[in-house]
Amino acid sequence: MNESSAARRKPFRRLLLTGAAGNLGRQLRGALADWADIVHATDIVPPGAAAAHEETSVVDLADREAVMHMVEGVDAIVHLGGISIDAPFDDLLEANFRGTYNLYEAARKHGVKRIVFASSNHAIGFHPVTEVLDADSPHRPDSLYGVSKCFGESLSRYYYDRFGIETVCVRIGSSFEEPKNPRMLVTYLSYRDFIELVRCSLFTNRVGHVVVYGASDNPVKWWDNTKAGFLGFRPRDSSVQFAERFPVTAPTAERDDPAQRFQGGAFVLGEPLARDR
Ligand code: NAI
Ligand code: 15L
Repeated sequence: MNESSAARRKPFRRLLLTGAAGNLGRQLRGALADWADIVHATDIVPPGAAAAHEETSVVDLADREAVMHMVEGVDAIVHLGGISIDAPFDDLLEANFRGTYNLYEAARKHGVKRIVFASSNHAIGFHPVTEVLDADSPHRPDSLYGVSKCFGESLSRYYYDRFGIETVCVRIGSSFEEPKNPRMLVTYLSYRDFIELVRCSLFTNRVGHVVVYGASDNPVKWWDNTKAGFLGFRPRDSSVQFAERFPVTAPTAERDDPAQRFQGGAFVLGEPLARDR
């Protein structure tokens, strides 16, 4: 390789992005252009036109053979695909449980070294809002969706301990354009901070198996990332600029409403669509 081609080389040759048609997948695709020669952007629905550095595919993560084929030759995976709210068990079983298993099994077969797994705050959503959690706080899922994320975290732990595949489990708070309610003043993760957290998760030299919370530098904090400090994630944004939009600034433990008392908000009542979105 001559000097100019070495200078042009990107850190990864081939990255796989699942959930590429979704809210966060669409945000991330631009950034991935600088990080890999080829980004394979996949989803169960068409992920849109492929950019110059992209390949796209429509694949159901529950389709083991298709996933096995898709993972061949991949250096690292950003796994955002799956059902992203509470749903009937049979739906979660296919997309989140079977889909995540298929991906890890394909990663093992094809020697993928690292996966960034989009976990969720709903893996710990039944902890009260008065607690500050860290990476070692026990799972307390607030929904079957949350249980599916606990499964992904445990599965990835097993694939690290048994096969050495590294995973960063990113327990994402609420990553949207803006907070949509008082709870999201605490759980807000700006798109810019989300992209930075994925960058840290992909580029830190050795990560082993680690849990990191995905929140911006918001005034009220439920999550302590000290144990994942080696990732070097420093959020640059904050929900503070949105605070005056909401009459109450954050949920508190005194309220009768379980959606106020627990970190998972309305997910603890099985109402994510009605109240959180
Ligand atoms: P989203 O729902 O917009 O995107 C998820 C994508 O996965 C969709 O495009 C969907 O078509 C695809 N998908 C669903 N079932 C699939 C299957 N069987 N096979 C292949 N693809 C499938 O969700 P969003 O906001 O982009 O979130 C991305 C990931 O981050 C999800 O795993 C979600 O659980 C997680 N997360 C997101 C949070 C947020 O605030 N945006 C908070 C916590 C976790
Ligand atoms: C999630 O896990 C969901 O994917 C997202 O849609 C939001 O509901 C988010 O959690 C949240 O807790 O705000």
